[in-house]
Parts: sequence; structure tokens; C-alpha cells
Amino acid sequence: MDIDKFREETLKRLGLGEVNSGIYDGKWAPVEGRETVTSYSPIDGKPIAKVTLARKDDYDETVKKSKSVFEEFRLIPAPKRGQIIAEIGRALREHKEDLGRMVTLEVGKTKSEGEGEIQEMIDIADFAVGLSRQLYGLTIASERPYHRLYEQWIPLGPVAVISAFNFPSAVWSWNAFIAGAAGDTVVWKPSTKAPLTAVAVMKVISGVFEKHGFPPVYSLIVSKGSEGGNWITDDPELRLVSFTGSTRVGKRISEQVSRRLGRSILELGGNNAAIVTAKSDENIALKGVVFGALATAGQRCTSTRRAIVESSIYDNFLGKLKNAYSKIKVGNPSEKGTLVGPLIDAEAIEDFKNTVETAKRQGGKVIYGGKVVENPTVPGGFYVEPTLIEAHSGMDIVKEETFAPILYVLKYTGIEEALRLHNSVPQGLSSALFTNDMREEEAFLSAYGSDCGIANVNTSTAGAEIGGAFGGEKETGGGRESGSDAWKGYMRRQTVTKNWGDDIPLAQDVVFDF
Ligand code: UN1
Repeated sequence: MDIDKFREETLKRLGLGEVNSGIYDGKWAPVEGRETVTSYSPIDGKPIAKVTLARKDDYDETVKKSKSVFEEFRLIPAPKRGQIIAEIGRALREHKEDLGRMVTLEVGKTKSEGEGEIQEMIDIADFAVGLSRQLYGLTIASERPYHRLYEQWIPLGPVAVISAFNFPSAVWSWNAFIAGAAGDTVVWKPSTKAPLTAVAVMKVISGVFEKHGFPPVYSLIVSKGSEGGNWITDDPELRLVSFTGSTRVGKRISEQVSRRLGRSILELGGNNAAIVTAKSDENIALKGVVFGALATAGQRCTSTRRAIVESSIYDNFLGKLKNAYSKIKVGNPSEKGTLVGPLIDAEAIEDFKNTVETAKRQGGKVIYGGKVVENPTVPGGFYVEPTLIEAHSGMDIVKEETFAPILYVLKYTGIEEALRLHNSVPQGLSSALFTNDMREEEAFLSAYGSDCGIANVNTSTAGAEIGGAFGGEKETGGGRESGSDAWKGYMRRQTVTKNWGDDIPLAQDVVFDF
């Protein structure tokens, strides 16, 4: 499809104009008198539209409102909060295609992945609705007679979500819908590389809260990278900061939030590996590795960056990989059949080039791709070739995360060596093992196995469902978002002891008579 038409139609469908307010606190702040950021499409490098940037007074006002709404919202029974999120889920369902197009346009995901991102929001909305009827605490046996001991979970307060360009809406919703069920209000600072998706999502869902009389449960504050980030990290009103992005920035955010003894949830870099053993089903391993390495053009936190392949099948598997790569269509992600769209911007192209050069210098051998696409199907876009590099464990670059479709292939002998290689990077987000051998599988899942927050067997490092807790260890930051009991991060735990007897016995048999 013609990109200009695609752009025009997408903006129209979502009610977006040439200049859009990036500040929503129950109403959209006027665009006048504010600086703007231009959102460019990586498909053709052309501007899509502008979004206003918050000033400090916009920020202060938004947080103030978020706080005052929290004071009411926390008192609404959780299942009723869940009903509001159910309506948000319905609004997202209605606009799934339009919002998916926006994701495609703004960050270059294929249409299927763009809509998949919105589906991920719908899924977490459903999850949050169920959760809103749970939020359960433990009852503990008390050592004292006529005493009841239990835990209850209480809303935390206004919380902040700082999201990255690569999942410009889904990762916000993992946080926001869980926090909403938990009774928190949420201030969202999206990436300035993808502000339009955030504006579009807020337009779609804001009506729901307005209808219920709680306008800024979810507010939006598009602001300059570190400036807006600092407002949030130094603001004691925001009890929790959930940040998705690089390890470098995450370290700074964690320090700043810790300084005021706030909480943070960090979802930082990944450097995910797939171990392919001789006992694997070749077809499953191939599909799992190729999807993991190339989906979202290798720009997921969960992207497969390393394939660790058993020596006896190494040559054969490498041949299969090369063959699969040769069939992958790179180009306009809005076109049917495209599997690899563009990188996000010119800077990402530079990172790709530098990484390939560094890998070569360190002894890596490029066996497929390695170059910027010279004549892309859409001129002006940021396209690179899916790239395979034969690597060895001494290469420092293999320890780094580059957001690009580069897969390092490493050879191993014996599962112990595979696991050692696997765990030899600073990051610890996602991992995969391809095997049909129970012993290999158990070793991978044992205490000396994968050191990641996510461990998959016979499926890709990328593409997690929302039902599990999402996050990773080591330099990935240790945070958990999305499903399982990640909701506990968005609430405060209170241990309650009630004495219903007619005496006051003390714990630990302490006597204090007077
Ligand atoms: C991310 O890259 O920040 O597991 C999130 C996946 C997606 C989410 C990725 N469901 O690949």
C-alpha cells in the first residue's frame, strides 16, 4: 500500500491531526504555547505528525490530578474497578485494527505484529478484570489465642510508567491495567520515538473513565527524554516507577528512585539465547530461532541474539538457518508477506553497522547479511539485512544487546558447556532450549541451568504470553510485570493482627505486667 495513503488513513481513523496534544490529565491540554516532537515513520523516514511536549507546570498539574483521583479511586471496590477495565478492553477490541496500523506506521512492526501488540493489551485487560476479583492475601495461624493474623493488599498511590518505543502500548498496559485493578492511578511517559501510539491509545480509552467520572486514572505526559524522566524519578508523589528501556538508563532511574526510597520495577536489556541440541526437532528449533531473532526486526527485549548449537548438528543447522534467512521478505511492514520491517531510526542503523564491524574485528564471521539494505522497497526507510554471525565466546560484543536482527551463532559440546555459554552474559531476561531429551531439559531448568527470568523449552525466547510474570535477572533489573502475582508490586502489603479475646497476651510469651 502507498505509505502516504496509509499514513493519512491511519491518522484519520484515530482522529489524529497534524499537531496533537501529548498531555492528557482528564482533558487534553491545548497545543498552543508548547514545544512539539515530531514522530517519524521508520517505514519511509517521513514525518507522521507532531505531538506537544509537557512543560513542568503541565507535569505538576497532571500529578496533582492523578493524586486527587487516586484518593477516590482507591475506595472503589476492586471488582468495580475491574468493570471499568473490562470496558477499556472492549474499546481496544473495537479499535484493534486501527491501533495496530498506528504501531506499524510509527515503529515499523508488521501488520500481524502491530495488531498482536493491541491483542496483548486486550489480553492483559481480561487478566486484570479477573484479578480484580482476587487480590488475595494470606491468613496466617497466630500463636496467640483469640487472635487473627492475615495480610491485606492496599492500593499504592499514583504510579509512573516510562515505556520504550519497541512496545509502544502493550508494555504500558501490562503495568497500567494491573495497577488500575489494584486501585492505583497511572502517569504514562511514552518514548518520544513513539508518542503518537500513546496519544491514540489514550484517545481510544479516555472516554471510558470520563463516563465513570474518574477522568485521569490514566494520564499521559509526553515529555523530553531525560527531563521528563527526572521529574518522575525525583517526585515522591509517584510511589512506584516502572521503567522499560536500556540498562544504562535503568541504572540511573533505579538510583534516583532509591534515593527517595521509592519503588521501581525495571525491565531492562536482554541478551537472549536459544540452545539447539542434537536431540531437538529441527523444524521446531529452526522456526523458534528465526522468529525469535527476526520478529520486530530484532528490536524486542526478548529477541534471540545468540543461537548456541551442538557441534554435531552445527553445520547442518547453520545451513538451514541461512536457507531460511534467504526466504525472509524485508521491507514495507504494511505489506502482506513482509516479515522484517525497518529499524526505528538512523541511529539504530548506525548501531547495527558498528556492531557488525566490531563483531568482525573481534573475530566474528558474517555468514549472512551484515549490510544496510541499499535499495529498500520504500526509499528513506531504515532497513537492514537479517544477519547471521558465526561467533566465539571470547567476543565482547556478544555480551552486548544491539536492537537489530543480528544473530550470533556459537558452537558447543555437552550441555554443561551450552549452559555456561548461555549464562555468560550480563543480562538475564529470556532463554530457550530446543530438545526432546528430558535430561537436557531438566538441566536447563535446574539451579545450574538458565539464569533468566523466562525459560522456554521448544519455543522461542520471544513472544511471551501475558499470564506469566515478565522480567529478568542480573542487568535486566529484576522487575516483574504483567501476569501471575506481579500485581503485588503495585500494591502495599499490610500485615494485620486482630485480638478478639478479653485479654492481651503478647507474642513470644513476653510478660509485661504492671
Ligand atoms: C519487550 O520487548 O519489551 O515476549 C516486551 C515478547 C512480547 C513482549 C516483549 N510479548 O516478546
